[in-house]
Amino acid sequence: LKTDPGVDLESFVDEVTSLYPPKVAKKRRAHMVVRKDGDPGLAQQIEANTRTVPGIITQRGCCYAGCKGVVIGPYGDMVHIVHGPVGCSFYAWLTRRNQFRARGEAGKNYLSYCFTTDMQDEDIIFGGEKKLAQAIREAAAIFRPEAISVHATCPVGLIGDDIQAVARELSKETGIPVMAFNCEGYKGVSQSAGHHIANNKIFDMALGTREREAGRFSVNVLGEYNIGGDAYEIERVLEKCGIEVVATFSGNSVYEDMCTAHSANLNLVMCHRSINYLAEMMETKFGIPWMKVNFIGMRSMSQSLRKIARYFDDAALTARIESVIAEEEARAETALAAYMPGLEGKTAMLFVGGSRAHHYMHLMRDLGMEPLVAGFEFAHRDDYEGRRVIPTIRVDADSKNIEELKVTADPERYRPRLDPAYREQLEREGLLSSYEGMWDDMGEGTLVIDDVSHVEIEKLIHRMNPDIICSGIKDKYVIEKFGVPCKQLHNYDYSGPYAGYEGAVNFARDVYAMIHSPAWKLTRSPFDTGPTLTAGLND
Ligand code: CFM
Ligand code: HCA
Repeated sequence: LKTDPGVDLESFVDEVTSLYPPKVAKKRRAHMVVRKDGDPGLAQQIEANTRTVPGIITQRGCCYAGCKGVVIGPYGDMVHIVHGPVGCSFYAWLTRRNQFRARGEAGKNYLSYCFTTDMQDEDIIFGGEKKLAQAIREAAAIFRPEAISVHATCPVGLIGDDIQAVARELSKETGIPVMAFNCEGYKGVSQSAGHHIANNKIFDMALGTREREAGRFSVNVLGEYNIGGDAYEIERVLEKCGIEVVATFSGNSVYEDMCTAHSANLNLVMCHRSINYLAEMMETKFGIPWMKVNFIGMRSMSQSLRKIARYFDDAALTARIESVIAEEEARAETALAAYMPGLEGKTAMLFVGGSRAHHYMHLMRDLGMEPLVAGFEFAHRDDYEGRRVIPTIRVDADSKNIEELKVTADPERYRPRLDPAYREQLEREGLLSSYEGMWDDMGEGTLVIDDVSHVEIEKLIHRMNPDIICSGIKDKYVIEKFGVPCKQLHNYDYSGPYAGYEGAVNFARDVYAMIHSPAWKLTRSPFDTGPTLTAGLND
């Protein structure tokens, strides 16, 4: 680390946690780790994926957000029905920036619609199954989508509507597959439980149900949701290299992709947090190995392409990949030259989701920027410490809410994708079934904070004065009122793509403009002159 954060981090952590009552302070302390150099990630542990203490302002979402909003919602030719009161659907309507281009002559695209059963008092009292059945019937008749998904929100779980039975019945009646997700918001501790529920149903109901011919160098991109068009840039580069993308889960995807993805020869895992379940299950059943990649950042993109080349082990493919890397890097470097001098040495903090806080560090380092503090909202320990050190990743705190699928190899369809000895060698090299986690990229003098709260961010700003904070909508304007620019890494502040080579240039341009805007010097925080609101407890 070139920049001294100017703060003794251990005492800083004590100071932050001392703001809380003693029991809460003890809990929060376990979510903060001052990284020590030379620790290969074996000794230091972080508490993650536990319930947020009520009263603390968190950035997290709910199980329904993780299932409907994140993993299933992006399928464009499906109708996604939210079974619950209207607000659950309305407030999640087009809030995530998963982009989609309709395919084929039919060109089905229902993403801009907002479908809900709009449950009322009488449905809560007498049950909402009939209303749900009618909603599915109407959606099938009016739109003829490729498939229909049903997402239960909190009250549905409380009153016990059997949405699975309704889905089975209506699948038969309409001839359209209906996938029902018991992703009631209260399940688990964050959106993470919803990812798991979505993965299980895709695997159980759709994957492997249709066939497709895929070439030798065929891949799926798992955990890439096409936010701000990222998947378009990734597909551009992969196709240029001669790599066939069978399916992306779930950016720019259609239902058919979900059904035929088992025909690819390799799974590339972008967001490990949201999709590791599917990667594991696909390997067990269909024998498709998975590899962690990061397409955010120029050098990460090149490194990931080289990993793919190593896997396929083909001289012509490798040569082609190398020439694409040389051409794309040269072009991006030329474009970046204008921004680099204004970005070098700038300090950053990243508090995002379950993978971006890690992925974007690589892009920042390409630009000479320095991440001082980072953390996820809802990731699990393996996303921080690495999978190698935590073999028991499936024992999630949230798994008690999730039906574990029994997955067995499918001898009918299984064909070894790789010679077993070569597979083992690649695993030993850390190329397959392995994820390093954020740890390895946070060296001495950095601080890792899981599920950061507003008050903790406020302290960080006052003590470390970063040049930029990367976060989401829940704290963007709190941060900016302190005079610090906040780059949203969920929706890119409506810009993008930020993935790959062209994305790196877009990101540098946007961040440069933010950091060098004169506006921040003129900002006076209303909180700096005293509390804007006071509250007290009556005896
Ligand atoms: Fe994976 Fe995501 Fe993320 Fe995520 Fe999300 Fe997202 Fe995110 Mo927002 S799947 S964990 S649940 S990369 S919606 S596209 S930006 S929090 S870091
Ligand atoms: C979600 C979706 C979200 C929210 C973004 C944010 C997204 O968690 O339900 O908090 O700014 O990326 O749209 O993560």
